[in-house]
Amino acid sequence: MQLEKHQLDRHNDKLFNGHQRKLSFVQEFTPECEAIIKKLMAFQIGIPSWALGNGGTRFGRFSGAGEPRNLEEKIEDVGLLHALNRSSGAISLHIPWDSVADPSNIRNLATQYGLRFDAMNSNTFQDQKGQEQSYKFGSLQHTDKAVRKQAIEHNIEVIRQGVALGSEALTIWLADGSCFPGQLNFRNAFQRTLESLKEIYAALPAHWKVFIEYKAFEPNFYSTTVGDWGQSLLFANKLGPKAFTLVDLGHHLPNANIEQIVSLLLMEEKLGGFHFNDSKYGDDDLTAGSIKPYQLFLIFNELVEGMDARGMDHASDLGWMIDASHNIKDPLEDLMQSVEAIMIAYAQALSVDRKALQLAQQENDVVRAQEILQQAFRTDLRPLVAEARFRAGGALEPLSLFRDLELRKELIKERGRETVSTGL
Ligand code: PSV
Ligand code: MN
Repeated sequence: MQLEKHQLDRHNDKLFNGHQRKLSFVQEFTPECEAIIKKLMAFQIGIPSWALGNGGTRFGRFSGAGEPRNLEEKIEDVGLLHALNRSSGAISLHIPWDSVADPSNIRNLATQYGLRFDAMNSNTFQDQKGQEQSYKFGSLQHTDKAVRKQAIEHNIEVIRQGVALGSEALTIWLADGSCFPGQLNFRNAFQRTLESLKEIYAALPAHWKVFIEYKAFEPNFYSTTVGDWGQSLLFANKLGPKAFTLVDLGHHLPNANIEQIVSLLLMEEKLGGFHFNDSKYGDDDLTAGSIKPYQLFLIFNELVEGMDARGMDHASDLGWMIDASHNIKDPLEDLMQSVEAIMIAYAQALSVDRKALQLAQQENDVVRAQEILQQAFRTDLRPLVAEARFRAGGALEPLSLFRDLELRKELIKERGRETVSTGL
């Protein structure tokens, strides 16, 4: 389904005057508005192919309707999102859920929607039908060389498919670890994983990156072989300049200071990418900014500060992706909310008075430092985000337009009620 230009125009015309009034108010008090709008327009967030359908928990799944039935329809969904918000110009694929038989067709389709392919994701956390070796006791860490070989070959196949689509990165998330004390020799598991990763690393094309994603627990509950940013950084450092750490916001133990992690990884030139989501307890995969919006802002504050310190391009030097699972919301609506929350946090971080903050830090003026951060966080910059979207050809209020046009109903008409999208 394609959004028609006249539908967008009618929506924007109706909201234009109100938007202008809110925008002028923000412009009056935010001197660097134009620079912020330009940065927002350039900033794109990759949408995970596995988040376009309703997920579930181990207790059940309440399926949505009109879910994409294949990769073509997933691309169509992301195309729709991007047409609405102009900030979702990339899709991240998970193999084998999204295995591509004809990459050139898929690539053309994505181009038609103005999308590129973000990092490719491999899957050695599930056994696939007909697979020779089982990942029950791990994949790249496995004690049996034949299992490791199968997992390495799978990752190399994912790179091959990614190359055909024009992707430039591979994300490896391993469920490897152990459930019980004594099950695993930690050092040996680490070394075996490193040897396996080295083989995958050697297969990376020259301009490719590999992101090593860490996660504290789940599905293993006693130890995880890439369990935190320290372990991920160890692997990335040992592998070489094309290897980086990927931070998924839901993969930390409670109250971890993620903004500090991000700052140090950037300093070490080892932060590669992000999986945005939010959580209350564990890897809840909730809408970004729905639980801890201040934390999201603080993370962006460190990102902007750290990237600027190194002269990095905000839009292209890191991989920005969402990783979410929608148990009760419409996935497209949820993704729109996540993108909006990310853009707001980014805009607020861009508006921080850096010079004043540095001075306050230098002088140990703790009160002033907090005032500066909270001034940015408590200023409503939504009109700037809307203006960036509008200038880029999107909708002033994507979610309202999605609802006004009853786009989910249209998708159900096309695809049916009983559709199940691949993914978790
Ligand atoms: C694991 O929890 C994870 O965050 C990894 O990124 C996976 O690829 C993704 O979720 C989907 O299972
Ligand atoms: Mn993730």
